[in-house]
Amino acid sequence: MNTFPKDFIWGTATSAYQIEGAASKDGKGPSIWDAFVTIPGKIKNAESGNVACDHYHRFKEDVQLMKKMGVNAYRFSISWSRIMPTGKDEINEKGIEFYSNLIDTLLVAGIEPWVTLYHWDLPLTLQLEEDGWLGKTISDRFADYANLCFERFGGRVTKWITLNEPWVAAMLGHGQGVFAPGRTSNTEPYLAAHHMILAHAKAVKLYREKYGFQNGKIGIANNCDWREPLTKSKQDQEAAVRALEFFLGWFADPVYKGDYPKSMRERLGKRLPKFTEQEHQLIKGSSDFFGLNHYTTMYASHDDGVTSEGNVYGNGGISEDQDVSLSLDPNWEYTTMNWAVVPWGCQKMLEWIAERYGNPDIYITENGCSYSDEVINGAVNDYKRVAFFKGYLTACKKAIDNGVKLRGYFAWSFMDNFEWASGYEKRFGMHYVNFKTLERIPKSSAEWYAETIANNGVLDN
Ligand code: PNW
Repeated sequence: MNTFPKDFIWGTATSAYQIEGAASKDGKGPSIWDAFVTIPGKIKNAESGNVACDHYHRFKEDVQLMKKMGVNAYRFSISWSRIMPTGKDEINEKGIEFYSNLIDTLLVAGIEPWVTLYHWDLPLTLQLEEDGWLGKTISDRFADYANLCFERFGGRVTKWITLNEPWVAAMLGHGQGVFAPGRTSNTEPYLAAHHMILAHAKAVKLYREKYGFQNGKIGIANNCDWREPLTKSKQDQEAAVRALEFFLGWFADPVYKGDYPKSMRERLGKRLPKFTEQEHQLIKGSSDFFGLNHYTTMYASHDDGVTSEGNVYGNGGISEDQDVSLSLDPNWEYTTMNWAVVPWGCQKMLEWIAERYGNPDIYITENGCSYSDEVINGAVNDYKRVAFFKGYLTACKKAIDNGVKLRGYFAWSFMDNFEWASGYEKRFGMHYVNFKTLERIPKSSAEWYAETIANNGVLDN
């Protein structure tokens, strides 16, 4: 058996727009996702998160299911426009009440809330009036919103994540236009990202100065997939590092080192905004832990002729900026997202982070897989998902044995949900959701996870 450190945090995760529903209930204002889903062709089967899992009305039942799994922690996100309908000024007390009740219910169940402040659902008003993440005002708006959350939920909540996957919001939202706000550009991703990093840092400064007495921890959750050099050639090895720098270093270097990677500065020139001296100081050290969302692995090789055409989803950046070509091994296993199942990539990813960023405390804030699960005689036997989690957790354990300070792991996801542009077709959950009746059915992975948590480790058989 692979036994984990005794204070290891076993968790599960979701996000507001993907599960809550109640999109315009009790005074919630619209977000960019509420608008984006109405654009023809953007979402598989023209679906939306209007109802989603109806978690807004069923959260008590959901917390009971979490309790059955025995998780120590639950990571969820707050919908900014549910508590501030236009993203600024006015507060919606009904929205505050919802999160307050959720937090209390979790605490009674012995589950620690880990709260993400931003999981992509920007208040629509801020997009229309102030250009969203491209505008100058957004980082202060975000800090004001964060302040409201710290004020109302702080103390009961002591684990905070400012932004979820700024890479996705920048690249898929402002580069390729496949996620809200649906912009396509080869400059805007770098500007949006710049403002996200500043927003993160301002919220962290405020939290530390004003709410330090709450003794909490605050960080950011970045996503990165592993990039393995395709060959042993020096060119391919450098290409793989460059790919990781454009993916994770873009966000983690400023937070841990104070500035963007040199490779980005060299290749992007004026397209990459600059931080002022004061901003360097503000950003450097602005995370108490390293949050990592990790899903898959690709090979990287040097290629100065690549374009991003035909390479839209999950390509790791604007390819032509990196001179990197990505490829896959057809012998790997694939999930229904076509993401390869490569546990050793997870171990290498963790070890690369430990090495580059001074061995920080790391939490895997998301890891999981989508498969086309089916209910047979009332049960869902998702043995492929069980194998996925076994493989990845075993890889995590190897990284820990090699000195990586991995402190916890959040399985994505607690239940099937609205998988963004893929709609409801892609199922990532440990609980099956029947989207017609909204019934939840624990899959075999939920039972396996409960057993793993109870044993504090992955059983061999
Ligand atoms: C993450 N990519 O999204 C999100 O944090 C979750 O909300 C989402 O449900 C989950 O992973 C599964 O997709 C990603 O293209 C979306 O590389 C796209 C990519 C990565 C993560």
